[in-house]
Amino acid sequence: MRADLSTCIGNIYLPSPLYNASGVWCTDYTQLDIVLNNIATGAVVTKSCTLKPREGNPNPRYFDKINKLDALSASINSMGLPNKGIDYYLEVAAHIENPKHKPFFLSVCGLSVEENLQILQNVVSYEHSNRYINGIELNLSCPNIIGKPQLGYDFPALTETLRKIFEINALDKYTVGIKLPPYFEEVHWGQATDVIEPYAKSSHINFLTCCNSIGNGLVIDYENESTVIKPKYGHGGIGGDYIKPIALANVRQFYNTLGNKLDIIGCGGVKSGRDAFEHILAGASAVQVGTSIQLHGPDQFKLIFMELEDIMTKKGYVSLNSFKGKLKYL
Ligand code: RRO
Repeated sequence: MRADLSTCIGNIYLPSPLYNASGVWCTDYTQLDIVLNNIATGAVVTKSCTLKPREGNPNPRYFDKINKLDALSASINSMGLPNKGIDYYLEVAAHIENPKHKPFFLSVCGLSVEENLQILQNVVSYEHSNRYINGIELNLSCPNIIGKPQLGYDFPALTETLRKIFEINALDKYTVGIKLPPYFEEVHWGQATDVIEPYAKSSHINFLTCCNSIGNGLVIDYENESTVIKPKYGHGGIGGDYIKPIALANVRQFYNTLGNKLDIIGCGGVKSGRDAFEHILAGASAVQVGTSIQLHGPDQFKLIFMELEDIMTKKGYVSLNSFKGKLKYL
């Protein structure tokens, strides 16, 4: 019997647990269409959007293949939120070809609380938008905006932002989640959980995406003795192989504390079926793929899907739920 790889995020059904990480293959209609209609994906999420279109930071602002000698696949970016603005993504969601009726997630990243509120107002007042937009991922963890620290690291500001956002009653019609930054300390996981838990209990927050890139890394071009990206003196968000253990730890921590109230989406270092398997074993209900898709293109989804299916068959798992969260401790 073939393993069943379908899953759910909140009440939303996904035929596959795999889709893109926000930022990768999701800035315009063509890219979103390619990911949504890829045979191996279960959903698509847009590039994080602002109220108005943005050009983003100066180039070069993305670099991968960081360490060819170590065969590590990794990336650094300081894109600076280039996107086409909320109204564009609302139009795409309403008109995109979606014969398999896969869920469409909108990623939102206003540069202030007020901007987030305005974007969400545009979403809820766009005619029938809850028919085309199934989920909203609130990106509270962008590391690359000069002068704007990551909200997910500022717990009082996070508390205040969530309070204001969930005063928008019409958000109840959407499956809403938060994209968190990576945390590295027990005390920070505890503080983040305390802020999020009331909204998980009241079903306002239905998923957590763990996690965004590791902010403000520095990659050096040894030959040229220079930085590899231009913005912020070469500092940027790190993705790919380097982030996998950190992402797994964040998936696991939030699965342990909040996993009975919401779904966890794993994001970080997934380039193979085995990586996806590990994220699900740690507690993820679905898995986003970033650097690997940027490096190899969307055909990589099928490879990861087939490897995951193969692993499940070999291990005798018939569904994702048969091993989700069942990590053993020594
Ligand atoms: O656009 C970006 O620079 C960016 C964003 Br919004 C984000 O959330 N994470 C990231 O690594 N880059």
